[in-house]
Amino acid sequence: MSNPIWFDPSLCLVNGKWCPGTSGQTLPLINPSDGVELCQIARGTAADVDAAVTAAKAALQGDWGRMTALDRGRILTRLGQLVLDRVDELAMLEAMDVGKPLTQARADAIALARYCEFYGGAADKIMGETIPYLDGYTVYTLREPHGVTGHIVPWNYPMQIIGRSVGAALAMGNAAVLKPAEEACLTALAFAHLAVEAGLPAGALNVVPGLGGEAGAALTAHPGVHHISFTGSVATGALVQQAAGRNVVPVTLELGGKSPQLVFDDADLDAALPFLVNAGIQNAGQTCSASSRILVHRSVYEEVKSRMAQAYGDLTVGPAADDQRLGPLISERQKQIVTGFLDQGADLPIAAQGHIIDTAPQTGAYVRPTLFADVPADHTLARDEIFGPVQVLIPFDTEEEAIAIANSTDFGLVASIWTRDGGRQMRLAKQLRSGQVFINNYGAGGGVELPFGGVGKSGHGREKGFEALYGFSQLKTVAAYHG
Ligand code: TXE
Repeated sequence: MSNPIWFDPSLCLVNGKWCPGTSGQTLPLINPSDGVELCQIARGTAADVDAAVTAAKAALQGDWGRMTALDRGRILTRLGQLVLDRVDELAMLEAMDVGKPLTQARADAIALARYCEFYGGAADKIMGETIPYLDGYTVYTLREPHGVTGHIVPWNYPMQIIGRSVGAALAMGNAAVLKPAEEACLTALAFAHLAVEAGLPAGALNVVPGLGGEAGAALTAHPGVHHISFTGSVATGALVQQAAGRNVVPVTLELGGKSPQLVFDDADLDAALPFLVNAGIQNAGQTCSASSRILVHRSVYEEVKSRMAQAYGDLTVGPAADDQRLGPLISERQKQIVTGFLDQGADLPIAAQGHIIDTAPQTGAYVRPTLFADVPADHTLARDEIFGPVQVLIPFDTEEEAIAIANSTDFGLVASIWTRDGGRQMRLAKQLRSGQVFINNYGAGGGVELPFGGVGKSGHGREKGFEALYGFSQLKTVAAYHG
């Protein structure tokens, strides 16, 4: 196969130009399917971030800042089409870089295109309002961009997270500086190439790859940045918020979760089953909204356990290009984290495990998907985000107990309720402490249109849908006295 990396991956995009990092240093990008180096990427530094912020500021004062919302939307729509035209190439890059099975990587590329289309169409539909006020006044509000926005993106869904965050920021007329994860940069760079091709003016989007503690920390601390959106771990999210706080800059934090599915005795188990399993193992469990806790009414617990166990028995894990149900984890480091959690569950019953295919290279970051049964609600495996293909089954007896267990972690990103009882659906939708609640489904297909974000340690602020456009803008009140 010819090399699918069709651009120089060792460069940064600053002010519309592809350039090496000022330090001249690079970092290896590893293919997690076999542990082999794919290429070198730039090790951006504070100096590169500073140049990117300066370029973004200049773009706001130049063509980009003067562009109408309609024209911004047209560029994003064009970008969406370019993404669609290259879906297979983008999927291959993501598969190599993240270890994502090709089918899932392809779905992510299509989602990226959809974000561009959605925000392209929405760009000229964000409006202020007029406010009835005192006699002699006319009062109205303007929705304006923050200015320079910083975007720190993790490695698990680079395309989707870039789409929802950079797409919304550009639609509102901000100028963006993107710091992709050091483990997965290729689709961020490919996206930036396509953005240039779509006609995005110089400086409207800048990309500086590099280490979190260097380029990432420099971006969050930069006084020229007016808004930061971050997706990643709780610990790093707290650092980002502290850094932003020193400059009194708003942040959107999406920090993952421990999302439950609640299965009641009247649930349609045939409908529920694929969601119960898939929501836990998709992207090898490295999903912020992964459903890692399955709470089941005791009267159907054994049935759910045995049916999930059967499904787990069919799960296969292999290299991304083989397109099994699961690929490897992102890195050997992530494998150590997940294996550590599995060790902490050594005393718990394992209901079932999936299988790593024989041809998977020993040097890849593979783990067997594992379903634990009868897990106490206060066990580490039932409370902490594992970020691997590990689910726990927890029995409950009453609705009140189910709610108490569901709400008992520090997180609150997504929850789902499986029941035919309409009253229970409505009660739980209100009582579950969660940014999204799904009734008789999980994730609703990941809708670009659906506001998304957490409560508690899952973070704050909302991305996706129109809500993201409000987050990437600020409101100005204009009060005119005319007598
Ligand atoms: O995350 P980090 P890591 C969780 C998941 C996983 C754990 C560790 O539980 O096991 O985090 O993953 C950048 N200033 N999630 O270490 O450190 C970094 O370069 C500014 C959940 O990869 O949060 C990368 O671009 N930026 C999550 C991004 O932050 C910094 C997705 C994420 O890295 C920085 C990923 C700093 N000081 C991990 N340090 C989700 N919510 O989906 C690092 N970064």
